[in-house]
Amino acid sequence: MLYPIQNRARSIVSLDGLWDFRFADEDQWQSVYVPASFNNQFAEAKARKYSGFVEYRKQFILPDTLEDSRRVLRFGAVTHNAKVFIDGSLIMEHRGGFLPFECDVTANVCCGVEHTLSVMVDNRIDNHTFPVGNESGTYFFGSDNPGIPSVEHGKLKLSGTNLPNFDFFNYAGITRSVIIYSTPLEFISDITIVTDIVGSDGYVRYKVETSDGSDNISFDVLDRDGVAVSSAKGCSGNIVIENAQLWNPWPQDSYLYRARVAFRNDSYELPFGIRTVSVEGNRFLVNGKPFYFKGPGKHEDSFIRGRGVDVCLEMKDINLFHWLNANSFRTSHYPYDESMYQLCDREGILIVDELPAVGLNFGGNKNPYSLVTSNYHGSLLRDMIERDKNHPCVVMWSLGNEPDTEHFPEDAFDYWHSLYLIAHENDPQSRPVTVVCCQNDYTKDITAKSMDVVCLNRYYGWYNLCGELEIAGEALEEELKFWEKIGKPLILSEYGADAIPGMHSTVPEMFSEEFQVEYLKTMNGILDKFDFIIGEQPWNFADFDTQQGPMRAGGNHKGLFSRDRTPKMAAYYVKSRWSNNLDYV
Ligand code: BDP
Repeated sequence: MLYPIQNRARSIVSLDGLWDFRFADEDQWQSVYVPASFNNQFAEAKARKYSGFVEYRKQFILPDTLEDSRRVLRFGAVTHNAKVFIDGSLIMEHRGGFLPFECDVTANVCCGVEHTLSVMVDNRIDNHTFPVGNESGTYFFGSDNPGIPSVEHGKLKLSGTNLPNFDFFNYAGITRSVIIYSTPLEFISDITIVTDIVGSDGYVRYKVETSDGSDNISFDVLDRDGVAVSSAKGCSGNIVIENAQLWNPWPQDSYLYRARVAFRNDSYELPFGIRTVSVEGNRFLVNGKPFYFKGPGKHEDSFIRGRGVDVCLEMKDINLFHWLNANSFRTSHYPYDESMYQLCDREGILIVDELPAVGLNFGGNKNPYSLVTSNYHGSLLRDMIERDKNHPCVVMWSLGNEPDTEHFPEDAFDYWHSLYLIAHENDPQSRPVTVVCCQNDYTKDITAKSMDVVCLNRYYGWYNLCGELEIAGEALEEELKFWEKIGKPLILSEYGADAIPGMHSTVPEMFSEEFQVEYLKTMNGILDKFDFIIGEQPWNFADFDTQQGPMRAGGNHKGLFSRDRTPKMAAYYVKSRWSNNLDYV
């Protein structure tokens, strides 16, 4: 899937801005801003608690100049499900809240005429959605309402309320940009680029798809200054770039070339990097050199926009990554807006790209694999790979976060292994694949070890052995000795402690900033004892919003930064630790 661009052959009309909005159970229209989650834009509780359909509506007119072009309506993401209408006629439906979808509307949308675009958005989550909602009347970290017999016997139901089986607020709405883009009627429909390095030369294998399958293509590679360094003809081919500049992780140069593709009246420019990634033994290699992942897990989350795209905030966050001496992160727990990947391509920050398959875990009470289908999961995986396959910053796919791999080990293996194969089959670069594992009885897990890289989320000293850091460190060490024998590289993909910003204590007890520092120091000290550890990803970069509940005082406070990006003590500690190049030289 090509990201929409504007050039001499293509244009973009933005439909972002103010839209009409109403809850499906009301007649009253109000104003709402797009792109953004709707939940924080209103003063009333309803927008935070609502579960069901909301309706968005906007009038627009396309300029006459697009009359002879192909016109495509595109949504960056609508959370979670969408039905799209033009002038009252249904033109497309989409399932899943974090990937783009589009539709050729050349026949539906005339130029110079006013049209009405409306979108019915469903924010409900349940056992069959990604992320997974809880249908039993409980939410992540919520109690089962013991001691309220009327709830237990089903007389009082928490219906009409969102019950996430995950630890982030269920933000929803039209969260990413809405555009109509134009292309010539005969157009370039896809480009795939795979690179290799031999000696000092770069090899670029490309494939271009066009609307009519024709071969009439020119493919030029431009360097950073816009100078053509190589070129080819035809819909696929191999190009050699002598003495190539490599795309290297920050703080080295992440050099981007540009492919300029021309087909009849259409043209497209795609930035790409020459780099390789692979797993060899217990090493993760970037351009043939061992790479160590340093960087906290993230969320798309901010005060007013919720999960709405905010490119300025992305810029600030990546600059804070540089300040921290971090080199990578995981898009926990869903694919992010494309703007983040474009930024990370430029800035040399490596991404582990994650699907929204979070919450497939009912603590052994239910078998999640009897509820969800790997077909839907597989189609999301194909769509994510299709969207992100050309980004040099994307170095690994994460199939999901913290599924149950302990209570139903064979079912878990079958489910995740089929997805593992889909990822390798569909990614032209065949990047390494992982699934991020929950704290569990790891001796029963047969899934994690079947992945290319083992990724573990561990909260020794926080959710168990609470506050007992010495013994928590011993428990982590004991577990890592188990994984060391498996012979695969391992990333500690989450570990962390909540710290309420500004809460201090001479005795480092839980929730103080001092404790958060001690916690990270203890766990890092254990990581340093093992050679097969290839990365540390403290949870989380910044505090973030969650469902209200007894474990969350104004959200999750495991951030190195507060939600407004003020550093906590832990940020200074981590910055200092990561200034020592643990890796890649
Ligand atoms: C892990 C989840 C993450 C949570 C974190 C926590 O992967 O989404 O926010 O724990 O509890 O279970 O802070």
